Amino acid sequence: MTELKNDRYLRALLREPVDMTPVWMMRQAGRYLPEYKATRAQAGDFMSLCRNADLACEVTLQPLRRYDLDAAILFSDILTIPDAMGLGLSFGAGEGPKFARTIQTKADVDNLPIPDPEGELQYVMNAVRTIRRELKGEVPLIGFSGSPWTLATYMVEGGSSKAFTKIKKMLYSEPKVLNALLNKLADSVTLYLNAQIKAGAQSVMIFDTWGGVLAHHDYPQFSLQYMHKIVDGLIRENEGRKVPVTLFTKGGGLWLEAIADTGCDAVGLDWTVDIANARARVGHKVALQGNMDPSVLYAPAERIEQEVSDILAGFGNGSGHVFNLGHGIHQDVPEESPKIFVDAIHRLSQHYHEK
Ligand code: 1CP
Repeated sequence: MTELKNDRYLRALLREPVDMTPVWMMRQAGRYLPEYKATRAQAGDFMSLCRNADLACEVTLQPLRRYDLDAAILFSDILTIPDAMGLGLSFGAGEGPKFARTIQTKADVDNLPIPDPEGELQYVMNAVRTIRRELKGEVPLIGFSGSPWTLATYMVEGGSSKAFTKIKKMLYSEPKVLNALLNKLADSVTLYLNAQIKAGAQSVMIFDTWGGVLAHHDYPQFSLQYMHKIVDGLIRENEGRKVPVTLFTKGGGLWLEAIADTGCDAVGLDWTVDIANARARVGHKVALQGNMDPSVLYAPAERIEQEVSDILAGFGNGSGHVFNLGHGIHQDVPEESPKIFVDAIHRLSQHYHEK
């Protein structure tokens, strides 16, 4: 395997010294880039793009050609697992995800298979292998999955949701059915992420996009417990290097201590959290990733640079911070804004890392 030319993202996740703060952007490949739209049109629909290793590799690399990013993220989706379980995923034009079949009963859960990562999901592993080869050691590759809770919301609701009434009804009326589903998903995610690591992912991240909709006493039982189980089952070292694990719960600021206690290496923060406060609470245990409001990328250059500067100052001196947006980049941000953002992080962070 080629030696990594830029490992500051991996080093920062392990709180090892770096020369400047690394940065990548959630959803960095996507519709805000005209070249993404062109490749997607070539593929047909979104899932065809995910299933084509060469095109998935191409869109993974597109943002790296424009911006000085310190990591690449696999181009895929969190909904590949429920799709491989047989729920029939589709994306209508301009719409969110939809499942042909949903999970309602204990029998539905019992009938769900645990997908073989080198079987039904082999197209994801092929994309990982292709991207890793084409990256040529420039920057590390991040693999990812959805959290069991977040995947379950789509499987029970049948798609995106605002109020999460179906899954909450299941949580309060049939908690055992939901726990059985979450256990099956935790096993599936563990196998899936370990296969991504074996295929070449150098760090992995779990997106718990909807953990923040849970009541404070339900989050540990219905989301965190299952992410903890996954962390316990992951391969933590490969190719002679540690494979850092990042957990991101959107709206998870209440539970940072509990998230850090799972044994993960890093905790992702959304923009509602003050990073100085987060570091004081959990910075002795984990690295932090985040956390600029993605909407700041609509602002003029000076305002973007001010926000970057404030977040860097909030984290303070030393390693243990991976800069990112607090959630995915919006589709209509000006093309030049990400460059202003990324370059400001590299330029303004250097004096926080002097020996
Ligand atoms: O081209 C298109 O129209 C499809 C849009 C799109 C893209 C670009 C979807 C559909 N998924 C993706 C790629 C994707 N999804 C990536 C890789 C790209 C990158 O980061 O550079 C990743 C990491 C995801 C993860 C994902 N998918 C999450 C977790 C992260 C988050 O944003 O919170 C979630 C919740 C999804 C579900 C999903 N897939 C696609 C959409 C539009 C959605 C969100 C639907 C909803 O709001 O419920």
